[in-house]
Amino acid sequence: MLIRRPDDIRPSEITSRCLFERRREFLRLSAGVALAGIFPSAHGALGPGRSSSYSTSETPTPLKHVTAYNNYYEFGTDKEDPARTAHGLRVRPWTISIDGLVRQPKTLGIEDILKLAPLEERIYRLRCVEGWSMVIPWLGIPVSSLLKLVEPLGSAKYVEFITAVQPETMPGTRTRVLDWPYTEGLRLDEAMHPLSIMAAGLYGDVLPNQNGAPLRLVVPWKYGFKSGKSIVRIRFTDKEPRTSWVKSAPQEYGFYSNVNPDVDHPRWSQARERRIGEFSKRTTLMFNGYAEQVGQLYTGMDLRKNF
Ligand SMILES: Nc1nc2c(c(=O)[nH]1)N[C@H]1C(S)=C(S)[C@@H](COP(=O)(O)O)O[C@H]1N2
Ligand SMILES: [Mo]
Repeated sequence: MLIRRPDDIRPSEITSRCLFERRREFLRLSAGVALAGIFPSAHGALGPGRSSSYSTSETPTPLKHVTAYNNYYEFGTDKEDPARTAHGLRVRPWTISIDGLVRQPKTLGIEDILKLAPLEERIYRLRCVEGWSMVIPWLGIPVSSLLKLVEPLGSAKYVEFITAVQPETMPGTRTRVLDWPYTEGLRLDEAMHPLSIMAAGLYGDVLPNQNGAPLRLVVPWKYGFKSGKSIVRIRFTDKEPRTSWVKSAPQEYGFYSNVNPDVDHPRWSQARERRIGEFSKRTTLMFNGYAEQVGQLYTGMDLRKNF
């Protein structure tokens, strides 16, 4: 058998090697999750386990839908585009800079970020503003574990999440469908809420590129577009950040974008949703079913005006 020099290695092999390395690292990091018995028995040969108290007991959407029906406009605007084109995304080396109104700005490598807190499984509903939903078993760490590191100043009231732009690997960023980079934002207390996570995996494995590898935000009580993929920078500010969707269509999208069946999108109702893989529609729940956990964040706020 021929022994090939490294420069004979085809790019496709490099990609699969990189995935192999990432998967090995990931399994090492998530070993604690398995031992703690957090994996539900539904998807893993790890025996009966306990779900995080933040998880829903609803049946997760099949993996094939979670990874083949995506919104990731950097890779195209059709639902099937990201699964087809996101394999080229470069996810190593990867750093996230955390700066703005903080005492200790930092740039951290993804390997170190994944060690900040034990990876935890969270089975969350995801409701897209377009009227469909899924149930996804994420693996991640609380956003708070990342934000605490930099010692936010008292003047910091909001956090902006800035996502990757790789024109060579992201065909969509060579068009002007959105003003790149895709940015999102949360109020600081929303970002610090225990339901807010940075996901590094799903279905017990590393995050597929089309779902926002290597690290993406997940805020389950807000419309899906608030959960930015492939985060590269987090910035603390004293003013409400202008987010990509608010810039692109301010009459249709607001900063808060909490899931709310009573506030319709100007072009369609938000009262119901189609769970991907199911036939009939179901009722959309206030705060996507997380009202008990997050309702108090909005006491005294007019949720019709602050949509
Ligand atoms: N960078 C980036 N993040 C993004 C998007 C995007 O186009 N670019 N789409 C958002 C939308 S509209 C939704 S519904 C979710 C979809 O996440 P999923 O494909 O993992 O289900 O990602 C969000 N995050
Ligand atoms: Mo969405």
